[in-house]
Amino acid sequence: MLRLFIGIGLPEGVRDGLSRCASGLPGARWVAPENYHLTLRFIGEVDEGVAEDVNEALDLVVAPPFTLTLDGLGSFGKGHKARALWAGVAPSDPLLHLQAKVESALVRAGLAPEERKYSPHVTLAYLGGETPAEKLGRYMEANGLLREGPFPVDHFTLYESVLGKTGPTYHPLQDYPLGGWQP
Ligand code: 3AM
Repeated sequence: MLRLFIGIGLPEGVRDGLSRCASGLPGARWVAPENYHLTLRFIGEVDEGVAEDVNEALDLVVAPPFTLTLDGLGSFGKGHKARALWAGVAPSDPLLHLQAKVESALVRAGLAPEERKYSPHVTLAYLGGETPAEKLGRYMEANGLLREGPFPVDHFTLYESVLGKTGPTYHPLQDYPLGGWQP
């Protein structure tokens, strides 16, 4: 079985910029900079036959390249209930267009449609409940002006997520170019 997701990798300069925010928050499990990514769609565990169907469907996705800007910080859950800290993505119609194309390609490949609304973000840290709300508030204030980019997005990627003792690592399996149909 393969645990898969589809995402957009970030240029080294952007990863470096984000990693400068990755300290000063007690209880945070920081994502390693090489693992920073913007998820387009989580797939989960599938067998190799389904993975090949997914690959073939993604090969047929046609969407234009675009630029993205990361802007500000947010969290899933608030205060002491915060579970993930993330960098936000400045509103981008081309990103939503690509995400919709990827979603319909996966449904064509036989996967169940995603029920949850797409919420673009780059996870910076997971919080296990030990971070005091006041420290999180201060961290957000100190780092809330985070801005990276604009940077070009000319492909998206199928990743394998390998669960390990120190957290998941993400391995690119296949890149799919943006910018028109290529034989
Ligand atoms: O983009 P981020 O880092 O927020 O949390 C996982 C990570 O999200 C998420 O998929 C991305 C790559 O692993 N993920 C993990 N398990 C998930 C699940 N069961 C999930 N998303 C939805 N459902």
